[in-house]
Amino acid sequence: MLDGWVPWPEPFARRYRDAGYWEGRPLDRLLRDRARADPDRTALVDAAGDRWTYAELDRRADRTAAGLRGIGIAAGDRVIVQLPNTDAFVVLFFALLRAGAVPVLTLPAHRESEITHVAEVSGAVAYAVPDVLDGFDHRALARAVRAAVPSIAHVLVAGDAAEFTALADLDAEPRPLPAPDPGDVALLLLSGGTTGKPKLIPRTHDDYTYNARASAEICGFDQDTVYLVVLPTAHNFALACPGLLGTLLVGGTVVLSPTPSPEDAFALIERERVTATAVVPPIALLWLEAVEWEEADLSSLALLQVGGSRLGAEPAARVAPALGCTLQQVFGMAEGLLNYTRLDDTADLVTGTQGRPLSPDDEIRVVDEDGHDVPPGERGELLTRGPYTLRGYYRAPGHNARTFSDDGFYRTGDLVRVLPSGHLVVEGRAKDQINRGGDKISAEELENHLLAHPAVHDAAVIGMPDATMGERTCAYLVPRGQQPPTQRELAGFLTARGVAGYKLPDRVEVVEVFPRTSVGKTDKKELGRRIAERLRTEDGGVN
Ligand code: OOB
Repeated sequence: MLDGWVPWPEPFARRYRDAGYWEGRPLDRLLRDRARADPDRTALVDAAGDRWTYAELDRRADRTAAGLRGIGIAAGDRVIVQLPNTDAFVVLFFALLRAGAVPVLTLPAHRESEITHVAEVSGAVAYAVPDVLDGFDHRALARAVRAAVPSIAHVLVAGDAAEFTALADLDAEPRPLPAPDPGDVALLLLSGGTTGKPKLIPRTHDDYTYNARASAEICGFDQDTVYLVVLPTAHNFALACPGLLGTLLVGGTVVLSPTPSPEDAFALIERERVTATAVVPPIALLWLEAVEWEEADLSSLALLQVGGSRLGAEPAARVAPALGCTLQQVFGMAEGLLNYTRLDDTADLVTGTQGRPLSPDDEIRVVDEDGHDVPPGERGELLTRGPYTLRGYYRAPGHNARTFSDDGFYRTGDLVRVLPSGHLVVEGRAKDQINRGGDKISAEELENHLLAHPAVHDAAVIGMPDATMGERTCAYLVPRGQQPPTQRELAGFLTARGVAGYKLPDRVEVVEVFPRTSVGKTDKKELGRRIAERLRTEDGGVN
């Protein structure tokens, strides 16, 4: 067993096994089983139109697993994966599982600050990157990460490997490898984060297979499903809700889009007759506009899942008529709990709620600030535990003590209301995080970076309302000295510190002092009111 994670207490584990949620199968088996049942069906198609059958994908995963073992990657080793939506991701993901190694999934947008931290916490032995992506050389990033974290013995590169190991060269005759314990950790996901540094989320073979299987079931996925991966494959939503894994599990076809742009995605929907996909609200809004001018035939699309941040009721109502498909709202989290509107829900529930829990054994509590349950229908913080929700972050005992109740409920930091139907409405947030169109930014993490700037005395990062993104990031600063830094200068400073681009402040406000709460803390609510007011006057009172 991997150390440093928190398993479910045995009575819960037994219950989840007895109920049939946990089947006792390693996660990679979903590919193996389909390859045996239907070897010649198309499993994967990339943007260039290259195609792999289930048998071919299965074989490549086996050969790569043998190659990984050949360079010394052993069972239980952690391997950071930072690959875009390409076949290399899919092959490496299954190959790592088969080698008994634990993929640590990061986003292509992450940079030195995030990756170094993840490498340190996970004790990763290898790091897989593309050569160059969107003009950024990931091999240079890998050099920096390796210099900082000596545990990384291998850099694996998709494409031109320079001095490193090419993923394509990890190719050896398959050999029998011991199956992992299905109760053990299969992969580590990255949390959106509310603290100074991102946290790692352990997901087991049993829990993640259930996550994908039960999701595929309620979304009606089957062999005829053609699922388009639009969001980064490394994100839980696109990976397993039902996503790539749920589609492969039922024998459907996965199509990989390099970007979420209407140009790329619509062309692939038309070419591959895509039936389902998942996006965040800003992309849904963009697509709703793009159908007006893009010529592509989207008639095959039957289901559009939208989640990651709150989708307004007005755009929600436009999805079905404009795109000619069913909308499904998804309120989920890498930590586990998934809420879906159901395909047969009324239009009011689909446009006005964020769905209801996936599993009959998802336990939901809604509590006030003192931790007491609120009366039914009232708003409070959502707490949850269940068969696919973590019991603790990886190697984070101090943080876990604060984030989980004594009886194992995860404090989501989301403010919700539960309707009599069991559907949840997300009404806000109790956590210090900005949700920038689905991208999560920890205020504390960004504040720490800003405080490292010599001309910054104090920093407070808040979300400001934005019509497209839901929120954008505003950094309030108290300067040190006469020359407060400009937004541009700060962007350069943060980028040089290796901070991911989506975390750069969209706006910088310089003040002499911060408003304080009665106990003397920075009053972020007041700062939020100020920026909202300022945005209203700048808009000429239109909003
Ligand atoms: C998904 O996962 P994460 O880990 O990037 O972020 C989770 C957080 C939630 O705690 C909540 O604050 C927010 O994102 N969120 C939503 C939402 N879906 C997620 N807030 C309002 N409305 C929604 N529909 O974002 C994620 C994981 C799996 C499936 C879908 C989304």
